[in-house]
Amino acid sequence: MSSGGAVGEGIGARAQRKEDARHLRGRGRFVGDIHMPGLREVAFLRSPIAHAKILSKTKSPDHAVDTFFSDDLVGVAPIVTRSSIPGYKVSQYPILATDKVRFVGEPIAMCVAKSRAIAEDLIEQVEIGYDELPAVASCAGGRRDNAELLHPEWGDNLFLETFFDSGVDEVIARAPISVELEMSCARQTMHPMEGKGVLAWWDDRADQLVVHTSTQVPHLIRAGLAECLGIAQAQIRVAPPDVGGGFGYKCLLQPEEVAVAWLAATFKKPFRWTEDRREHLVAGANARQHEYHIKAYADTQGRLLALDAEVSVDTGAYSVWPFTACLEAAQAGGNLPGPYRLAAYRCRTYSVATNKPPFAPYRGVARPGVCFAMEQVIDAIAQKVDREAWEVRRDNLVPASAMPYTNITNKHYDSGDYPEALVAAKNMIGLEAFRAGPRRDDRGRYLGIGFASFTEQSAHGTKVFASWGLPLVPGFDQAHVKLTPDGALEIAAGIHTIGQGLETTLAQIAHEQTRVPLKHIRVTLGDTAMTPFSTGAYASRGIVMSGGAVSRAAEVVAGRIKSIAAHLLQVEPAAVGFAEGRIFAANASVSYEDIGRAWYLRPDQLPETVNTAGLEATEGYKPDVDTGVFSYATHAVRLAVDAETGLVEILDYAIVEDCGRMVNPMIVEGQTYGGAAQGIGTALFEESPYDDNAQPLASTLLDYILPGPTELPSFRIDHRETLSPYSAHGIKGVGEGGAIAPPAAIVNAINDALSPLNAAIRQVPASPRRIREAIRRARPS
Ligand code: MCN
Ligand code: SMO
Repeated sequence: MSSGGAVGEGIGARAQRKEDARHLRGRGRFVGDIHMPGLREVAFLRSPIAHAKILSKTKSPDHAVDTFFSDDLVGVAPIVTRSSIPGYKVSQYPILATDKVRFVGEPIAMCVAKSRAIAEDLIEQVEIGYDELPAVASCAGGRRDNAELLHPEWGDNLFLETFFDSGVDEVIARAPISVELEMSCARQTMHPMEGKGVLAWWDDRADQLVVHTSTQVPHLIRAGLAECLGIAQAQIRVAPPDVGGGFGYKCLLQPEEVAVAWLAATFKKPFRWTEDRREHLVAGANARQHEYHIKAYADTQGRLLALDAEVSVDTGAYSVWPFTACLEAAQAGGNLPGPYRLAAYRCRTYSVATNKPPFAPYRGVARPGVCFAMEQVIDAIAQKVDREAWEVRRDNLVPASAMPYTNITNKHYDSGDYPEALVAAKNMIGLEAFRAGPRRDDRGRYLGIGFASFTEQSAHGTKVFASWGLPLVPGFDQAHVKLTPDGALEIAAGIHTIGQGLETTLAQIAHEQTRVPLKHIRVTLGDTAMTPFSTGAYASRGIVMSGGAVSRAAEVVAGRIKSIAAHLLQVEPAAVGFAEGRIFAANASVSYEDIGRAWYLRPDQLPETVNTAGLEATEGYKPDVDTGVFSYATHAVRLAVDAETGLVEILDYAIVEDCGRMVNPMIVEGQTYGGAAQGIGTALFEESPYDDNAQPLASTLLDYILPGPTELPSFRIDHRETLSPYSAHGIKGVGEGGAIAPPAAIVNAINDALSPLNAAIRQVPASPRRIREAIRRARPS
């Protein structure tokens, strides 16, 4: 296993995570841990009905002052997520429902009290009169001619419809081979360990609203709160404490967040809401539910000629802020061709409004669905031309000789050897030996191997965000680096730490430039009052963007350190170097403290030749290309399927991945394992079904199955390190990749196992019931 030439504590080192020192001792501080005098807790009354007119709202006379309806929220605007994409329709997402509810769980009223339990009791005393409307419970239901309209002013239930056609008809007409597949992924919830939480208070001294919210995007949340509350951004400080996982869910500006901020700004007291697990399950934003209808055309060897696809996404009732309801479908259309060469492509996408909670990007953003669909297409083609699936995959992958490669949807693949990673994964999983062995194990279970290859676009550039038409999401990052008077280094960056390890890896990058020991580097993230602007921690952009900014700022500071050291050592700056925690020229050296002291405390002794700009710098960063940088991987899985029970057991799981230069290989592995665990949840377990009235059927963790250690295999991982030509240090993002491939690899392996029965499953989760049904369908009647 290559581990990136670990040098000391810099880029490539398996440095221990700085943040773990507090988390392992239980000294982290999350929204729920904050104590404040006079703090009042908030509970929400949520709609029990998916679609209804509200006829009446009645407060309990005893608790009227502690109960709030939409009319009480004077001056508050609904959440409106704008996009300049042609044809996109805007929804008005009320903070508290006005005259209609559009999903089960939509907030209608809030109550405040000394404790959450009392606030929940007050909620019980509020009465709402409903006039139930027909509910839209599926994409097909939403697109029916006479469908009930969620937003009647639209004239239909489509947030957006897109169409792309490079011209496929001619290619299709002469293609010798075709396959046609319908596939779907279930609706899911996202389950960060810590639910969403927000505590807001008014800082009288600063005359400022302070919002401690569990978020991935503090600077964006400030803009959103300012918009909804009508308060200037400078009068809002978003100061997220520790965040116990985000996974995309905590990018959203939630109505509850606006409501709690409004309470604090209005009453000048502290208020808090923390989401409980049931609220997350039935009222929190959803993810993953895609439906695919794909016709693929190939030559007799299985070389792809054309794809003709239709993708529908069940996007729920309102657009999430800041990404809209349409990011998933748009991303699905753009990413479907995956890591393959493809000359002809047609794709229609539909983002359908339904009476369900809003739909949000979740680790992998559309790509788990896209990979699931595309990789099944590759396997189906291989079956049709009677070749091994990995061979057909290899022949279709963009080869290293074609890099950099711009594909049919204008994705610019920067570097890497995709076929090599596939072949390595095939060897790791032992395909040849497996094919030479029995198809069933000694318990009679069917055995199979499946592959999935993908690219992970990370660190999308400013032009990508501009092309998505999102006015409040710029896509660049800044960081500040400062040497203190006693020779330590402080990093301040607006990106936030959500568990992914940036406190450590940003410090490693600063160490790479300055050689200040890691233990003397302090990292402050996220607080809008203390850090420069960041677009936020999502889209696996953190280490490329914020890391790039830290690298530049640290490089500037390193130059100034050298300039002062040169003066102290009486040499030219070019003769100065860093080593062993000191600054050297020939045999003489000074310490970082000497530098700090010289600059801050004895400036009178420094000559004009020393750079006078100080020992701190703020730098911004965006990579040299705007489409981002592309990591890639192949996952390979070997598993057993019990045809009687439908149970799947994963026997071996191998990953070959390449995220460019690894800043910290241990963290890259942790990221990949964590993502893959979530991907296995998507593949085998997690599902949030709704009935025909759009009632959620999974409201506890007994109905919604999350994988735990007993459901997960020991992942085996091998790294490649192809540097990106476009990013600082050649780094590419990795935070989502692990979650992208498991549904595809696992379903391909199940279908390989079931091939003797002629059965195939086309849905995830591949639950025992679905597998038994697939086998039953395949039986000749
Ligand atoms: N890394 C590295 N070398 C690389 C690439 C990444 O050492 N070549 C490290 C980074 O330094 C960072 C981590 O891997 O510590 C993830 O980096 P990156 O890929 O830049 O992702 P972000 O910092 O932007 O984090 C967001 C990303 C996303 S989009 C989701 S979703 C996700 C993820 O990270 N959510 C997470 N990983 C998560 N991990 C945890 N524990 N919790 C979440 O909510
Ligand atoms: S879903 Mo990750 O926050 O892009």
